[in-house]
Amino acid sequence: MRTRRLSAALLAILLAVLSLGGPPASAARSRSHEVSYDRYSLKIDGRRVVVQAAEFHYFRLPSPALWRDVLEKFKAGGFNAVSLYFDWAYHSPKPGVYDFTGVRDVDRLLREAERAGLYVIARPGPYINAETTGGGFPAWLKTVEGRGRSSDPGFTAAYQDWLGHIDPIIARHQITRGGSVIVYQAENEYAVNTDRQYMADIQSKARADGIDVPISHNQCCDNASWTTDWSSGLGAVQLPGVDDYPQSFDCANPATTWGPWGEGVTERASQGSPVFAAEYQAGAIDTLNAGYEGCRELTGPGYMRFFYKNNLITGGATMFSYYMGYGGTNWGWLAQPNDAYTSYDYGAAITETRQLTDKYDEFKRQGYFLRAVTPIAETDPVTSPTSGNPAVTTVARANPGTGTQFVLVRHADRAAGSTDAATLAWSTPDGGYSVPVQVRGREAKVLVAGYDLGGQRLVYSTSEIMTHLATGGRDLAVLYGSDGSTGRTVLRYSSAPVVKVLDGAVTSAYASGDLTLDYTHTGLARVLITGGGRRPLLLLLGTEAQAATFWQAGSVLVRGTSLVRSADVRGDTVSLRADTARAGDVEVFGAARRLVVNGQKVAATGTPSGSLLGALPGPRPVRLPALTRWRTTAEAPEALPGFDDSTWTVADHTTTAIPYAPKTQPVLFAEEYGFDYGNVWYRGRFTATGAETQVALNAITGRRGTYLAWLNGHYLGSAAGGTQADSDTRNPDPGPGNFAIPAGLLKPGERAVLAVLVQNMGHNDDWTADDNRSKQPRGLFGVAVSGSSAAISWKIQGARGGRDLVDPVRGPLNTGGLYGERAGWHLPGYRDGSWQETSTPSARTPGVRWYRTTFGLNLPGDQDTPIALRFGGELPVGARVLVFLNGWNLGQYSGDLGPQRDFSLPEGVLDHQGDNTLALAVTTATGTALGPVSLVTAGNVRGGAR
Ligand code: IPT
Repeated sequence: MRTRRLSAALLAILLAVLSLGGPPASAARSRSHEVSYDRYSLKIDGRRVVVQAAEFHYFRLPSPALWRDVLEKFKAGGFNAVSLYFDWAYHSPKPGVYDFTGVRDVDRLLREAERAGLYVIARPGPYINAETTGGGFPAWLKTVEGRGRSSDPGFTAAYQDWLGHIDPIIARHQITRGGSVIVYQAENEYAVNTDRQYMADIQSKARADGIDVPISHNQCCDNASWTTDWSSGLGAVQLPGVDDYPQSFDCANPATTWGPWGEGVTERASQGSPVFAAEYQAGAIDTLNAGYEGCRELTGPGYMRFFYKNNLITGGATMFSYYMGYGGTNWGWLAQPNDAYTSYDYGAAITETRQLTDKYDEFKRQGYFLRAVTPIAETDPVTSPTSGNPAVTTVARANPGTGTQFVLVRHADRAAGSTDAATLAWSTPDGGYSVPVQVRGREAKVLVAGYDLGGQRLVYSTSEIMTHLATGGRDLAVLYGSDGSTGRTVLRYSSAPVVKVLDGAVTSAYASGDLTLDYTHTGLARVLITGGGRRPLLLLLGTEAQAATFWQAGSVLVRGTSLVRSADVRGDTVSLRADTARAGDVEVFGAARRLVVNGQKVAATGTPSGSLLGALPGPRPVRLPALTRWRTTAEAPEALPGFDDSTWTVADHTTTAIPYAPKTQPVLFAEEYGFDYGNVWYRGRFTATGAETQVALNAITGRRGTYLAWLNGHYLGSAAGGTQADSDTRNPDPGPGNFAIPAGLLKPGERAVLAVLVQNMGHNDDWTADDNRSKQPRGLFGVAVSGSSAAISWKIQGARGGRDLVDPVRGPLNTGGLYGERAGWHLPGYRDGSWQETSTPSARTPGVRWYRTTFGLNLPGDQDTPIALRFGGELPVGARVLVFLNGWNLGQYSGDLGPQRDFSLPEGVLDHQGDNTLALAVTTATGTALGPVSLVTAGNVRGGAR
């Protein structure tokens, strides 16, 4: 008895694996599994898996409770894996100091991935790029000798310490130990350098730290040469992959851009590992400040259909990782200054505020197909059907075991916009057929022939298969085509079956074993086929849009809700966790007769389709408070000559390990004194002669940064900071600013105090793997006072405590060295009662001014209602507003940093059922009006990841 029950449990796990196509739920955690691979695909316990992964950056969503939402949305969208970068800088404020708690709890992250039923591709760098500050390198690394991304001893010691901390966490979540990590990536796009020893060292370290899953690498950006680089020789990895961003990043011209970087991942000749699209474009960086909707369009469903299906059929890829699945937020000082502003929405399938888009629908159609039609995991190129029309081309692959064919049908000219018809002479496993097809514009279809679809035999279909499943003693299949296109599906029977068209217009004919169904894709047609020597089949034939309304969770197919997170079948009851954006029908196809949604019983009746139909309520509307009561005060006392800087750090170094020569002495680089992120103040004292005429400054801020200068409390002005240093480090004049000294300001023999506030927009990446960009310092680079030869004695102050964090919960990237930040003005507990009252934030004088307000929320606990902060005004160039919610720096608003006006306030940081404190730190060189500041909803559904 006991053994029987046990094996039933094991069977249930096995079924879960088979139907979900991901790792089993965490209940089965004790079971360890084996990962292997061959030239066709990855295998888990010997079973082939097509890896369909989406990239997620936990460090861009500082609310661990929401990780579950994103991961469940990945899973529901047809992904069976998540790709995770781990950001060294995010965890390490100081050499030897690492934090993996709170928003940095990657153990929790890996548990959540496993719980959601997602495999994990773990990518701990040490270098990650990702438009994150330093490309993942902590700023303190600039002061470590030895070239980054090389086997130099100094760098090696530093990164091995990082791996020594992160690897063991990843290791204990490997599938080989009952977790869900299946692949470990060494480094990131390490193709621009040739230090093979470094690649080898990373892997030895990973192995020593307990990593036993296959190690991969993502070769950068050229689909022609990727075969050779990391597949053999010292440093070679087991699973070489290639990155490709075929649409590039011109989000300002999405309508006219079509594949400037080529056609995607192409198959390699005889390689012992699967073809792996290790980072395939699924969005874009908004380098041109066009706005992320442009990026979403650039990489929209049309692009996805064409390029992704090409990778599958032309390239033969069976491992995909899409960058990004969800982009998130560059909160705090997380952004890398050259390519990113606060929002890292990326134009991804799921928006920054976690909303699903039409890109998500396309991922779902493709992902469900990859999961359901398992012969796709093992295919070889085969002769493709000839097309009667040269404008229409075909490419084909077949599974050598089952013979199942996959035929890509597309325009021969990938840019063609016309609609063309062709007749394919298709030699299918079940005989030769003349098959009429049509291609509209940039459409690309994967048609299937010779397939055992559950208990049915699909001869071929000109509709695409979204999914099929066996439930309640019958097969269900969802097929689709573009709206208005014709479709034909041929099924084989031993005798004439009974065809009942339940919905829509479908004609059928039976002859010599073939049942031929003809129809036009419009709305959703339903055809019930019984008899003919097979179990019943319910065919659901829809448009692309109709197909996207279906959700599959385990053995249950659902339509009508905005999302289905999970389905649990017990006896005759199916329990869904689902989101609804509006009131409407819910239809459940499965073996159940009773329906429960989000814990509530739902009255449901049976339909002629054999489904259950019920009605669900939508969310209640929510009201948000107006932000009209603010308190304000000016700061920047540091600018005044009498300010007490006795606790500040003396800046008197004459040499530095940072490989940049300052223009003047002493070295004033911020990192040299342990101030790595955010604004930094300098105060320099000298004895005046009265003959001084000008202060000439140089500061490096990173792109779009500025700095402001005062002399004896008199505002001198501001200038744009330096950005990209020349690669030879001889950049002669980074961020020059010449400021005239008004006559009479300085008195002979008296002390003068020069105060400079320098922004730090984040640290450059090391994309070129040569230190030239990445070790470029921040802060003052040179100071000269004309008419004076007096020595200047300097003090520097950045974030309070520097690398010894005073606020380890919010971490190293949250605050810099503004007076208010050092004094805790951003924190909820600060008493601002003595500040002046105002109704609208507006800063009228140069310098720094703060605003604070509080607001209460009481949003429904059974709804998911993302909130954003919206700025209505126009800021002048250079003005910056740091947005602090409950002490967390959730972004920078400015007129020139990016087009962003709405700032995501993620629930968790935002208390949806309590009091919240908002603080704005405004730095301006000219005076500015922020305009109306308001709270807006960025979505509203009943449900949520609870
Ligand atoms: C690729 C990087 O690997 C990734 O980290 C990210 O920076 C991405 O680019 C752009 O968002 S590099 C590729 C564009 C050459």
